[in-house]
Amino acid sequence: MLSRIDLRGRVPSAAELRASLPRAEVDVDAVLHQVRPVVDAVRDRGVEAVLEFAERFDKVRPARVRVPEAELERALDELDPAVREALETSTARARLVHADQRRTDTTTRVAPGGTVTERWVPVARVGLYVPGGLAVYPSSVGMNVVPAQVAGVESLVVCSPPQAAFGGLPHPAVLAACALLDVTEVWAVGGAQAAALMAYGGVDTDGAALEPVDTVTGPGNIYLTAAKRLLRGLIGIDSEAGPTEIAILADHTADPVHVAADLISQAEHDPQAASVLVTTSEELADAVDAQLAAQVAATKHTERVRTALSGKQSGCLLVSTVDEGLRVVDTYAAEHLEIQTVNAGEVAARVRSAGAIFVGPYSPVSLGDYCAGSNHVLPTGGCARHSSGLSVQTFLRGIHVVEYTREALADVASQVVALANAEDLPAHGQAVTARFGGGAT
Ligand code: HSO
Ligand code: ZN
Repeated sequence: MLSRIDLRGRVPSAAELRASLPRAEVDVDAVLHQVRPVVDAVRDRGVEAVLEFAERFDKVRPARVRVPEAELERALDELDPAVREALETSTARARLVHADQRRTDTTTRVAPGGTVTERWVPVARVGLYVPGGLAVYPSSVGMNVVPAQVAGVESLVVCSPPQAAFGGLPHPAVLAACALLDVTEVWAVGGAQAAALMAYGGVDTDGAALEPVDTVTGPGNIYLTAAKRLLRGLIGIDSEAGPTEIAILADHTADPVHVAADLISQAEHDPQAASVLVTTSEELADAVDAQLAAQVAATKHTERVRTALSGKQSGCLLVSTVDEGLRVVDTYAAEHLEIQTVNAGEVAARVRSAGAIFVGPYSPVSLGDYCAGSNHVLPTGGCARHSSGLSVQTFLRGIHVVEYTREALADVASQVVALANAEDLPAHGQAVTARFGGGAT
């Protein structure tokens, strides 16, 4: 079922390797021209435009866009107790991990009397997006909210698309998850409109205001991603999220039943999801294919999974050694990377690029999706080469605070002047010498 690329005995250059790896082509630029008018309309006409787009894209026109707090409480009351308990576990574990990501301010004494302090300050207000679409993602609420709360963000708003099936409210499981996390401000708005409304702010039909946010995070469809790209600068964003990806680096010791199950688990998200197996063992590749045939037929979302697994973004790469496999997975830089080899911990320690790494036979990606404590908002499309997943850091800014005494400034004055003159910016030097009765230098 997975198309096969045999890299054994071949040592492609980094560029060749990158070009030969299976990967979805997501052309965000191609939809920018569709998204720009949506963003502009929300900027110019606010909620009125949001409601028009809701009718057009979500096939429902909510009476108002802000979700009444009573609806959040009601959704929580009606939530299946087993799901509530699972969300509580998910949140509690995420809080533990994210609490350890807090940063402490540091003061460096650069010279006698001269210090630079790095102060970590949370973003004042953030907007968190929870997608609708093929699946419902109450688990994503915590993945966005927990790091923001732990960072100390004071004000946050969650946006999620209005659903015709729920009278124009977001999915009740999403509302319940918000209530569980003490989020009180939720707006029923999806896609590009949501990003624009959060960036520009707006006033609801009943006069309630959505104040503009400083940062928008959370995955969504290509239109939301395009809107984030357009609005970046006015707002901060997390990395752009594309279809989900799983890569598995496995040797002959991996269990094909587990490998196939894990490949299917992420393919279930989206027909464009990517499932990639990198293995030293042709026997394992054959056994995984056989397992896929059986398990795909039996899984709930067979068509979606089949499309994802047979798409050009998915495949099986045969390599001669685990070292070669490491080179392949580093080049691929998967959103999720499982290591199912002997000495999996040691192999994992040598990985340089992945959104998150899942080590050994008992750490499947779906554990990380829900209850590992790790964050599941991760860089896709190779962005793990330069970016990290959502974390407390996403919501913090480091501010350098510079404080020098008269003597400390005097000590370094001639160097400042030398550099200022070298750059033909003498007023810079003057700003220093003026403090010591000096003229222009
Ligand atoms: N695997 C998805 C996250 C998710 N899975 C949410 C289930 N629910 C992207 O990391
Ligand atoms: Zn998932």
